[in-house]
Amino acid sequence: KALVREDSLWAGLEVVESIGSTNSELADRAREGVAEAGSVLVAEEQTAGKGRLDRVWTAPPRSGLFFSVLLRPEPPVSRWGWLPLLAGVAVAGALARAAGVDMGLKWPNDVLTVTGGEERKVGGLLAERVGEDMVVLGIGLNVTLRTEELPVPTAGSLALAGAQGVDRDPLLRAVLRGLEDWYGRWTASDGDPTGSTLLEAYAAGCVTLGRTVRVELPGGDELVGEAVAVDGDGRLVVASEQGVQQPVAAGDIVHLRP
Ligand code: BT5
Repeated sequence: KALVREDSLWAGLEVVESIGSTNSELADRAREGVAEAGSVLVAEEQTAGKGRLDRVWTAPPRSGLFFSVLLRPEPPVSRWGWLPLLAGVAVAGALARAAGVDMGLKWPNDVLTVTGGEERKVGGLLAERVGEDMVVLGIGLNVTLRTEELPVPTAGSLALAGAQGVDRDPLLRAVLRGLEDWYGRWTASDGDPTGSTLLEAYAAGCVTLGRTVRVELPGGDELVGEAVAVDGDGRLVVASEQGVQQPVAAGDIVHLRP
């Protein structure tokens, strides 16, 4: 059985044994004109997996899913901040169904397992613009990682959250189906999630909203306040104690209080 339906958004799916970064490779191919929108590149191992900024994504070979999809989004660029968020909705939904584990989304790009009130990062999303009109969306998920294999103390895996015998292959299909579904809805609303099921699904799964947070901004500045909303462009709206609302487009969040 084909891994991807013929009528699906995903034009082609390639699995490679080992690669530096699926995001970098797919972006290179897109720039060279040898990859089209809908391409999916999966690696059994990444030797130079990337996070945001100059951070790394590390995981033992075959311990999870490491893949990227190439998209040519139709909605205006200003809305593209929603891409990692909608990917999070798709991933969390697929993982919750496949593994029976409670999932949470930490704005902007972390997928967490929530077990006994403890949150651990099991997935990371990385959206990178390629040229004028394309985006490579990378997804890394920890599936079978054991405690002694965790790259950082805050990491977790589906197995550690209690999921038994989760196969990566059906998981990948489920994530791709979910991604196609939510990407379709987002496209249909021209990228405006306001009032759509996407915004509702994101708000329902997001563990950042409603919390007091410290935002570490890319320039080094910090902001403390309550995370009150995510806006139409995917920005986290943080309200200060004085009630001033500030939309944040990029940054790292530390959850301070429930
Ligand atoms: C991310 O960045 O979380 C985005 C990760 C995206 C990875 C995928 S894998 C397929 C595709 N190809 C790539 O090269 N990348 C994408 P960020 O929010 O910056 O978080 C990075 C931080 O997460 C690191 O600094 C570590 O603290 C932590 N980390 C690294 N590896 C991890 C892992 N396996 N599990 C949990 N946390 C990890």
